[in-house]
Amino acid sequence: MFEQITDRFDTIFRNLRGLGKITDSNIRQTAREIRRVLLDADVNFRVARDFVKRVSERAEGTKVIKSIRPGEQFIKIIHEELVAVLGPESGELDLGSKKPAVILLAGLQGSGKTTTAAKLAYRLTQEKKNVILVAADMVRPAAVKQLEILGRKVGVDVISDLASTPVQVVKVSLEQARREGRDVMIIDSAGRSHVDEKMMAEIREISSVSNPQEILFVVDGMTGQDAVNSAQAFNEALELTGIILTKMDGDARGGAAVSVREVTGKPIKYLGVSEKLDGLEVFDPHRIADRILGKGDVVALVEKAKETLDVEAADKLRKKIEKNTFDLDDFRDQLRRLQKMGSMSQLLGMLPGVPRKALKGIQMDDRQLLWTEALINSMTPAERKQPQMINGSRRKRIARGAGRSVQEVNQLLKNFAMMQKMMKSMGKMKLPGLPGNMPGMGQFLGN
Ligand SMILES: Nc1nc2c(ncn2[C@@H]2O[C@H](COP(=O)(O)OP(=O)(O)OP(=O)(O)O)[C@@H](O)[C@H]2O)c(=O)[nH]1
Ligand SMILES: [Mg+2]
Repeated sequence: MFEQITDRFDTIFRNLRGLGKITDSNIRQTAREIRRVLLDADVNFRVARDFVKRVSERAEGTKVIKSIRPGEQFIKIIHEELVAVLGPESGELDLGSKKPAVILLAGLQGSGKTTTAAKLAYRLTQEKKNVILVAADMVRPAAVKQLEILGRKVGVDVISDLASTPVQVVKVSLEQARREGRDVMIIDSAGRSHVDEKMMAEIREISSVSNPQEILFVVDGMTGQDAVNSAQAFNEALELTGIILTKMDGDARGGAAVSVREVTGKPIKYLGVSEKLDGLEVFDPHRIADRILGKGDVVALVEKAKETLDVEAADKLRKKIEKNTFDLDDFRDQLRRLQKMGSMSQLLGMLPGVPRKALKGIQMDDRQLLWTEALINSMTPAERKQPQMINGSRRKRIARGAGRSVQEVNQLLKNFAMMQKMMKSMGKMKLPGLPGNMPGMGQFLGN
């Protein structure tokens, strides 16, 4: 899902990340690229246009903010706007207080209504709801059979009556559901086209006799632009309460997901992600935005860094690096800062350019941070200022004090010396911005 769109956003972000400054020209260029990606992913052109406009305006407004890396600020804006387009609310049904709560599923032929009805029923029974399914699709006898089979699979009763009409079956079912004290009644309707007036009148009548708590439009996410158009038409004919995008496990390009809410004003509630009956995901705009924008979650990293990075401290640090007076005390400060930012493995996962795959085999031991700090704590202030004075017997004492091995002390000092050397050369370069987390830290800890 969303692979194509994700890959292309990745390229855009790679370019943005390097930006030292946001200018009109790079805003324009990025805007153009985003627009192209969205249109290629089959996002509705109006939605794409408005999206790009909002992102550009906000990027424009950040031209003056200097506190964090501008490229990342830009990425953060894109992320937030995407969440806004997709959301803001996350899925889940509103079952109200009436019993039974009626859920009516409607949509085009073959969009996945019957499958989704069973998936919903399954989901609700997991939540200990007493559910009943209604087959209101008499157009094809096989459709009733299909629902019956699925109902049996998920252990939910199905009401059907091939000799009756859909409206009649729904009426009778509602009475039965009431009598039986069911919590939820899910109506599976026949597929219909929004231009078929007779069929549209029928679904309106089904709706008016059953007074549904939720009227959900089930639409095939793979159809992109068409999904958006039909959702709009159904939304005008019926009072939809939400949308379910199915077949998102296929090569859905994401256009429907990005546009459908903006165009209809109705929330996406679920995504169908497999043919199996547990293949229904609650729609969460944040998660989907993350997935679309993909890769290392730069945004979260920026947020976390911003929370913990106190500007003054960072400035002091920069001066130290420039003057080459960075000692083990400063190093300990940085360690503490890292700990505040969260676990090492989590942080690594958020770094751009670190492929998830590469992280899979690695067991980052977050305790390493604590051990390293313990070692530094075990040193005297003089030792921290001048590590070169730490001889063999001091090493033993430090190790003992921290409850770690002498080898670890050795390793720490060796790495620190290396880091100092590296900083010396960095200091000569005159660092422009604020150092977020210390460069070379990974190397320090990862042994
Ligand atoms: N991969 C995948 N297939 C799905 C999903 N949802 C439904 N399908 C498949 O899509 C086909 C049509 O699904 P149905 O549930 O029969 O669709 P329908 O809307 O009830 O169709 P009609 O009643 O004929 O209008 C079936 O082969 C389903 O297995 C999904 O989320 N992912
Ligand atoms: Mg069906």
